[in-house]
Amino acid sequence: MAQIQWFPGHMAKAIRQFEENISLVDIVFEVIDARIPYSSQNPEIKRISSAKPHLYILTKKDLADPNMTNKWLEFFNQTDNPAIAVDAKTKFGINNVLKTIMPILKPKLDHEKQKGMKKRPIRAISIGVPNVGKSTVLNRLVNRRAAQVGNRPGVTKGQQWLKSGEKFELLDTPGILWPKFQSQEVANKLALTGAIKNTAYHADDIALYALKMIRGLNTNQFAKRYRLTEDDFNLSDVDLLMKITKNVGMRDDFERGSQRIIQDFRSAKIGRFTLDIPGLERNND
Ligand SMILES: Nc1nc2c(ncn2[C@@H]2O[C@H](COP(=O)(O)OP(=O)(O)OP(=O)(O)O)[C@@H](O)[C@H]2O)c(=O)[nH]1
Ligand SMILES: [Mg+2]
Repeated sequence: MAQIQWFPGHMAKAIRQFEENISLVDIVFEVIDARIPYSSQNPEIKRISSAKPHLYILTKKDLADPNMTNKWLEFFNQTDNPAIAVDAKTKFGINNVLKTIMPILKPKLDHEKQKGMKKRPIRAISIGVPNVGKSTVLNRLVNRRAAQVGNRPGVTKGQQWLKSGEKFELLDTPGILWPKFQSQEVANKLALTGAIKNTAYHADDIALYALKMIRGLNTNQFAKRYRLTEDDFNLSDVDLLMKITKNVGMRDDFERGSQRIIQDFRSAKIGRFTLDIPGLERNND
């Protein structure tokens, strides 16, 4: 399997800008993917922002395994930094952002009030890997389509402040990966969930990785979609990929078969999966 790497110049620039602007905000919204809450945490972001209050926002809750999302929330909420899960597409959970951050920021805001300073909006920066939903979350918070969003990595090209009346001043940022992935397992998960542009990996590598990870889970939905028999589950991953390609009418075009599996994973058509397990992931590094 070829090594996956994607760290273009604009990401290095985005990290520098993040370092410059971190002092301007009250809180960091670290936006992570509910399907890979460990693998979508960028160690560079942690290094730069560890001194600031943090809210973890797990997006794409609607695509993740609901039991695992609860476990992840419990896991994060035992740490100093709270976490919430949202479906940013339908807005579900967005109200919890303000509810969760107010107690954290209140001492600071009260202190400013006592010193006679004028009431001001809360300033936050949203940061995370590409395509995770940073801009969508901020659009929800300001209640309008202020930032461009799109279903591919690299939509937001530069930093942009979004304002909503008196309540928020929010800094949207481009998605950032890291110069070297801590493991190819992490890179595979980022590729499968759509954080890495598709020219940086081979679709069949990622489809085979998906099959390895999910074939034993939620077998009903998976088997039904690909018209698989019980016996098919004894096939190797490669033979299973061939079988699925054939069953979806693509004959022996494994490239297209692979793309179909990746798309079906991303839209949860073969089930809702969470690929990271709380507490275990660091053992994979
Ligand atoms: N199903 C689902 N899709 C979501 C959710 N949040 C965002 N999306 C979709 O994910 C895609 C990426 O959203 P963006 O907000 O552009 O992501 P971003 O992190 O700003 O991406 P970059 O600017 O490219 O780094 C869009 O197609 C959104 O509609 C969610 O909670 N659930
Ligand atoms: Mg964006």
